[in-house]
Amino acid sequence: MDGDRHPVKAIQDTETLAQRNARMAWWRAARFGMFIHWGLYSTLGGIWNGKREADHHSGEWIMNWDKIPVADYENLAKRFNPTQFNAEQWVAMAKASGMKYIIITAKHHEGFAMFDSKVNKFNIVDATPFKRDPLKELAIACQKQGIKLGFYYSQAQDWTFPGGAAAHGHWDKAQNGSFAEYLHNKAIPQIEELLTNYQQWGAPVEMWFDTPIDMTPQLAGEIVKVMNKHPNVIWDNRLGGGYEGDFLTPEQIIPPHGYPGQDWETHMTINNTWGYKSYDTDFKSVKTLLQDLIDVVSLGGNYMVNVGPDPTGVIPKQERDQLLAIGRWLEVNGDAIYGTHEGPFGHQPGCYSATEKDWRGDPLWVPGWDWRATAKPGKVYVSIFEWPHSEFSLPPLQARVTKAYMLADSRHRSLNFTQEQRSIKVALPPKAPDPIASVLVLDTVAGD
Ligand code: JFZ
Repeated sequence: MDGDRHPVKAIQDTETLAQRNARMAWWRAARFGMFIHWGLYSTLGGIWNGKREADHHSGEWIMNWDKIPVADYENLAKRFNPTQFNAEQWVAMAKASGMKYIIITAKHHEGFAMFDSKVNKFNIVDATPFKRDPLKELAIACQKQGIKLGFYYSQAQDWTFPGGAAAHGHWDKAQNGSFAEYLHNKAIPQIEELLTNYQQWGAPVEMWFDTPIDMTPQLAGEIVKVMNKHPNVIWDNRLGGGYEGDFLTPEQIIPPHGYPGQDWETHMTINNTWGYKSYDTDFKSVKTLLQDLIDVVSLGGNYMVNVGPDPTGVIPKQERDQLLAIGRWLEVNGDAIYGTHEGPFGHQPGCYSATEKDWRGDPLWVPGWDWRATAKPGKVYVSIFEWPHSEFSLPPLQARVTKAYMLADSRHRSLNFTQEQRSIKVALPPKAPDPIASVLVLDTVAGD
């Protein structure tokens, strides 16, 4: 990273590789996290003035889509009373789903602080009948249950504070003002609050910035000065001003080749929205979510799945059910995920068949592989999605395989295999241990 371009050097510009590896260690081992989008927009559930937002409009953007006047939007706080919120339960649910960290929206583009802020009154403690600080309650619960907690903070967009940036431009006179003053009077002091007020409970371990509209190197540098006082806090690549942060953030996609040599995290909605929409029931299947997790980790990334709690403070049941099913798989097969990195076989994309046609007569898409591999020293984990009808064979491996077994077999009974120059062949059991992904483990030693 070229620190000379920045008026203020960031931790990434000055640390050694060993320091960086130490700083990123927990994040790289975690591999699976929970994103939570929760704010005043959740009270609307995607409906304003009786009109439903379009399916491709995300719930947390409703103020911007519908150009809701600032005063009307601020009024929503008066009826935000999520009495069903239970931090212990949320964290327990994330943990039972096999997630190792949680990133929650401390302030989204709407400008509403979901925490006790002395800087600005438009926050959950001062402006709602609820009067509690969910971030504090989550920090306490996370510390107790051994889950890491980080905060999403919309540093640039703020649709209710004068001068805050707004995608597609301002729509209310109340939004007029200076962007620099907004940063000095709200964003930067609130980021400082977030970085200091929860430290006694070990939070935050990460800051997740977003949509750096209007952010200049100078202004971003002022935020970096604050971050530099907390050098162990990891941050994403969306601060702006030319800062690259600690990890890349492919959104809603799995990059086909990952980003070799870089840290990255795919974040994904569980239906089609980040913030709660009462009528969006288009939930991804357990199969999709689990195979996506394995796919991401096989490419060397982290996977963060979003949930959108409702205005009463409840994470929708289907979201919970899907994630808990992944947790049950990880209970058995977690060794294939946690602390692993990309597999040794490289990536082979799928292709359109030259001969096979689909029902329309178009070339049929043939997936490259029906399995994905992850690895750590001495182990290769092959998660098999399609149980083969005949012999299972893998590309060649430099390392020498000493044993092959199914992870789901608690006795780790050896499977017959052959390793040759051109391939490894394994005699799998006749039936797949898991209907979605069955993990074959290869124990390895350095080859000659
Ligand atoms: C942003 C937010 O605007 C959105 O509300 C949500 O919080 C999401 C996680 O992040 O949306 C983006 C940001 C970046 C891209 C797409 C949507 N992008 O780079 O493609």
